[in-house]
Amino acid sequence: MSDDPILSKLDNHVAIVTLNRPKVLNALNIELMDQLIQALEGHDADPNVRCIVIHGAGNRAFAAGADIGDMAEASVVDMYERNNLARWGRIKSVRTPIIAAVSGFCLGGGCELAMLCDMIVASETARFGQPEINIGVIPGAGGTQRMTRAIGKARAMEMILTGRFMTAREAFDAGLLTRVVPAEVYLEEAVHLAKEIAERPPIAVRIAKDTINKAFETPLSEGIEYERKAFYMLFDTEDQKEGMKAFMEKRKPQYKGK
Ligand code: DAK
Repeated sequence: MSDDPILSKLDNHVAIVTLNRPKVLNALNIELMDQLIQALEGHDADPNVRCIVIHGAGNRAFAAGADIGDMAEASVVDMYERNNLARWGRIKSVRTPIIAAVSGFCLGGGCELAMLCDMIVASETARFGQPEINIGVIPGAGGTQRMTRAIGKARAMEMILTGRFMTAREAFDAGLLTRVVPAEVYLEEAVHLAKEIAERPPIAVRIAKDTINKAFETPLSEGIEYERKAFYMLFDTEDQKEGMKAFMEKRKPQYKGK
């Protein structure tokens, strides 16, 4: 297998991206993050790609966090100059839906990356946590915010203040995950879900993702207004005409992403 920290392949309309540093549980160093962004932006610009799946090589981890070796001796200025948050912002800007397929450890920056994705399909072996408190810091890529929104204040407080890991079942019950599946099929299930999404009209899918994400940024009335405009806009796509015509004609629609 290649030594590149990011591997990428296409399965029809689905791009499968692998975090590939299994010896260090896919810890997210700068090189990996830069290649990840490059891969995601490349897939986002490719009209053939309709959904992306990210998983970790080796099955022991999705990612055990940012690379601690990169940060251990860093100063405030070093951290500021690295401008890592801008990297995370670029992942958030990807319009194609992204599914995190998680097996094993999903910790710190790894958990933040999974939460930045649009859905999480987890193996029964997965463990989720924000253990930064145990190394003298707190989550720095959205963990305190996204985990709190996903599982609520009471549970987020416990997770982040103690650094405890949650099992996949616990994370599912708390609302962090889309699905929990047996370890042997977690990637297959994530790709299957991605293929289901890839069969839907691509522009409507991207606009639905964008509109759902608005729910985290706006008051309800503004979000509903945003949704209504997005809904109207879709009436200018060929896929809307095709979808409704196919329904009337009782046949399967053929979507073109136009
Ligand atoms: N960084 C570097 N190496 C790591 C690592 C990490 N996060 N996690 C594991 N490794 C390495 C280990 O050092 C070990 O390497 P060798 O000793 O074999 O060379 C190898 O992976 C296997 O790990 P272990 O031997 O420790 O395996 P165990 O099964 O015993 O333990 C573990 C697994 C996951 C419980 C343990 O490795 C662990 O506690 N890892 C650290 C987890 C952690 O603290 N993660 C949070 C890191 S801080 C930001 C963006 C992001 C972040 C911050 C800011 N900005 C945008 C500003 C994120 C910060 C973090 O994620």
